[in-house]
Amino acid sequence: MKRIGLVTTLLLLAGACAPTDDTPSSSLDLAYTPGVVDVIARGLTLDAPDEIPSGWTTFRFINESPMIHFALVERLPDGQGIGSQQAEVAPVFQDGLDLLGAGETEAALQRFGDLPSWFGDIVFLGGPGLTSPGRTSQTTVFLEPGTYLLECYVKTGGVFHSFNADPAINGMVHEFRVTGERSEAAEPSATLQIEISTAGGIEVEGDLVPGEHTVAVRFVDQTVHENFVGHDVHLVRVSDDLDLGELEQWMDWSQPTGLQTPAPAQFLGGINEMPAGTTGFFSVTLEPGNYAWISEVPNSSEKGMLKLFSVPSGDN
Ligand SMILES: [Cu+2]
Repeated sequence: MKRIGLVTTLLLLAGACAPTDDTPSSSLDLAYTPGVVDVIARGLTLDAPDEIPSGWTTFRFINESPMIHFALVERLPDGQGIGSQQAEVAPVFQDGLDLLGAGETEAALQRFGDLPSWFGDIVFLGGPGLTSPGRTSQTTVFLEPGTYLLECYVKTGGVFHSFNADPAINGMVHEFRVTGERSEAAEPSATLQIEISTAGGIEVEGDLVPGEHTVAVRFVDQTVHENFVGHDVHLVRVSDDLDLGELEQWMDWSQPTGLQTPAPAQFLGGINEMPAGTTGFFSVTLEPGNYAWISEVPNSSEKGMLKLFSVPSGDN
């Protein structure tokens, strides 16, 4: 996947401008709702519960930091946790990224070969997509009991958020346990349907009208793209001056400025990669204007994984 870290100075900097714990977290309804889990990005940390029930789980991702982030959900194989992820996975990705940046592609590939064998047993289960600073996004997935991570591997200054050069400090990764107790939450009902597949790209069905939507995303298949990640779906607001070529490049972490803060556009959330045959959901409020669905893969337009659309004003 992707993993990253932060130089100590950067971390200190982020800590210095992070809101304090008693900063009001906006006007959210804090009453408990079954299956709803708040994940708060502050500075370069993901603040979330350590233990949650299994079943349909809605991650409400509140980005209080001045940087764009996401929260990929990963189910770990037995015996693994944040400690082994930080020791055996995050540094490999950071070294590989550094080598790619130095033009040493072969050495980078060799370094990626140091990933532990259990890395291939991680199951990626969606989680909130790219969410711009100050925004809240919401993503719903079904979770079985187990040990999980939330991870953000956006980059700042050439360092993955999920990597920290100081072994005493974790990167932007949070471990949590999903228990055998089931939440009472039901599967969401969708107003828009997306299918994503290697051959068909992103295909959307439903009325793109203003208002609140729940988007069902069915992963018809899954594959490993050139940058080692699977396909996913993010929603971007498209302004008149947005360079779509730049946006497409930005979505590829293996590019020097790919997935690096700041983003070239406003991201409204989405859903990270999931296994073939599974469905996850995310919620969006569409206002009249121009948007794009885009996947975090190289050459998304060629693959049908960059789809532009417009939401008309509600009066016509
Ligand atoms: Cu991040």
